[in-house]
Amino acid sequence: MSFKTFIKSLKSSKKAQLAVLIDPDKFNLEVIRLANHSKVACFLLGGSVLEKGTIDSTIRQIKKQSSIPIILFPGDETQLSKNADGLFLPSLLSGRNPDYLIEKHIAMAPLIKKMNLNYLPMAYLLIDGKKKSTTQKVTNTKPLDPKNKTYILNTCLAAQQLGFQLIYLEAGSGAKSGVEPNLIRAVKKESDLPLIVGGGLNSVEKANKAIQAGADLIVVGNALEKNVHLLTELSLCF
Ligand code: 1GP
Repeated sequence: MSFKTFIKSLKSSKKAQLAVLIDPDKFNLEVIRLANHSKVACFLLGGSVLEKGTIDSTIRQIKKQSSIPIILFPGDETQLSKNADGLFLPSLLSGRNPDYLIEKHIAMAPLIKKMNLNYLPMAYLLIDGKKKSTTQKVTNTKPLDPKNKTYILNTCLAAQQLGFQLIYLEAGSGAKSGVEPNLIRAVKKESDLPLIVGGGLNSVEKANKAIQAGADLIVVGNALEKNVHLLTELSLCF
């Protein structure tokens, strides 16, 4: 499936979909093989910082095994590749670090143009998941307090008015507490944009709660690095 077809389905489908987050530093081919037989809509590829894995070689290895779309979810301009199917271009609207609001985008802009990448601008909101996340450390920003619902809803509204085309509510990889269903429900009610939810979704029960609350795409990473077979169980939610 192409990036454009996938986005069309994300915007029009009433059914939630599943994205598997692949961190090139922790790449495991078994996840890709299992994904082919599970209900995985796309792979999200990226990490806050990469130490040994590279985006290009990971894409090559995935493409040998699977035709599931690979969408870049880059931490910075070093994580782009023309061989990906598309790009979720994140702006960290929860934070107040200009690097992640505009400076990284300026560095990425000419590369995205040169690579002729299909992209969608994505409002990326880090919500406190009760554990200091890598995103928080690397971006040197504070997550939003989930109790501050009005502020979060207004951030989502502003994102829509500014032309962002996706919203990602992120509790942080390995979060102790994922984004609360109540908050997911409220954001879904306030905004028309496709809603992505991730961070700490490490069980069928948590994934189901996020789906029931209105997530259009749920992202699972960490839990599959620990137990690939969770993917088979998660597939039953879709
Ligand atoms: C992180 O939301 C994703 O960007 C996935 O989080 O690794 O906790 O599944 P987990």
